[in-house]
Amino acid sequence: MQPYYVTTPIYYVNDEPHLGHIYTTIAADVLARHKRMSSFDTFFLTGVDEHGQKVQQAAESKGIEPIALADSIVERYENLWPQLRVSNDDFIRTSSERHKRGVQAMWCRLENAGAIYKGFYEDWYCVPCETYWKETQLKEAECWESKICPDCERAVEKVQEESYFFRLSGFQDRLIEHINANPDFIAPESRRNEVLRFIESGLHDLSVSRTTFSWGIPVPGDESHVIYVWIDALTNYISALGFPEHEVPKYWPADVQLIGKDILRFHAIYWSAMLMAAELPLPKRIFAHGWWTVEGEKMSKSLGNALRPADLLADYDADVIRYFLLREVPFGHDGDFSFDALKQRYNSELANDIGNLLNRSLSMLDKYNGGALGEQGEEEACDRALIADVAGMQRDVDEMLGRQAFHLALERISSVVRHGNRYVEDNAPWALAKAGNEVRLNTVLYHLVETLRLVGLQLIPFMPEKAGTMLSQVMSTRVNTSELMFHDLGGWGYLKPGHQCSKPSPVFPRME
Ligand code: ME8
Repeated sequence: MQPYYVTTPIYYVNDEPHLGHIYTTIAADVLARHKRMSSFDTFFLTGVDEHGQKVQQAAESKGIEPIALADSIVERYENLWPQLRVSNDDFIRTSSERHKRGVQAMWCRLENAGAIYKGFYEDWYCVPCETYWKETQLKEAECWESKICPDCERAVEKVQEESYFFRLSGFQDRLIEHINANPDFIAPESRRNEVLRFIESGLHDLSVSRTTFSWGIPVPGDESHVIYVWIDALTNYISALGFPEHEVPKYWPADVQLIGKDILRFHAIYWSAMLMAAELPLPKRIFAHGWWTVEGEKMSKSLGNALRPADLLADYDADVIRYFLLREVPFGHDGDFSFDALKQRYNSELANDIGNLLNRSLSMLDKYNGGALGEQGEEEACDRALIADVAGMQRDVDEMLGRQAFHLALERISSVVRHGNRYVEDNAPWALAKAGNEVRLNTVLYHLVETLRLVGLQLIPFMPEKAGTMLSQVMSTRVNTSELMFHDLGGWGYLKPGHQCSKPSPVFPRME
């Protein structure tokens, strides 16, 4: 089986999970489920980023040890993912022994390659972003007077200490070459151009160790230094796969690494240069998605408006949240979360379109034929058009998810559902029943049921439970969506005359 590896960022444990964290992870889950169903040997990794000054400070402010803070947040994440039907294959903690081994091995690789040297760092640092800034960069970004971080606009602090450096500047040309030679490497395109411009403006060597705090992984052979948290964190993508025991781990290079646009520079530049120095292949693709606001406002601790997944889950089914997040905003664009928009999309696309097609089709089948598919007659042009549309959907969804266009894939599925509803109106099964045209009635109902079955199958990666319930009604047997492959239920024509469907029960009742 062909391998497929998808990752999310590993999330800081200084705070609880919120809407932004679940967004990336749900997106990765849809890709993982779709690939598993397409018979790929899939590995889906998520986890947490436990080290660094930011986490140490958060723990200090609570008067607890960093590991105690980490443990409590890890528990939240580990409870949350199953509730959101996230099917990660592994969960990496950066405090784990396997990860520490991986990071120290990565350090030694960089050192042996001559990419690390000792020096003295005398510039600025943003703790919330765990980012170094040079005076010149602060000046260019007009942040020098206020001494704020150009990315997050919070205060930067002066750092003066002995430090190891990574020769990032030496990778400038190779990075540009790689990005130019691999047009799919960084997506979306606007972000790719942004990265290229940043590299072209000149890369500086990167400070990669700290001596003024201790919550991190010690530098091998010089324990007074801890490894810079980004070098530590980025290595998770291979430490989880067994690096260094596995020299080039199975599943590496990743097929796609999903991240938010906030951390693109770290991935596209630092991570790529680290891998180049360590002579490991680069990921095939890094996708930086956009930023969510909530009801028009930036989520922030000070505003106290971060949307907590537990609150969302108290009112909405996980599948509805999954659907909304991926349907509402083109992946890569910024978006706004509002409860009105969620309800509107739910009612129009899930309750009205899909729910209606399912209910009316199975109700008519039940009413006119006791729920059983009958012998069909000759196919007409409108039947062939529906079959072709369904086949087109299967191909298109695969292609669209291949480029992480979740919203287009869902729109493509919706377009078949709308086609199905039009087909009902055009063929008016109730009139066929009244006229006693049994053969045509059977044909129409058969086409509706097969459409629903194949739509349900395509919806599984997005809404595993709801799509499973849809399919269970069509198949009249419980469908286990986590083990189902696309080919198990075949293409058009899998259901045979005599197949019995269940009576419909609403999968998407209207929301008031
Ligand atoms: O950056 N909208 O962790 P983090 C969309 N530990 N996505 C959002 C978001 C928002 N408003 N807020 C957060 C870190 N995210 C590092 C990563 S990886 C080797 C280390 C998502 O807890 C998005 O995926 O700050 C973003 O990149 C990530 O959470 C940042 O999570």
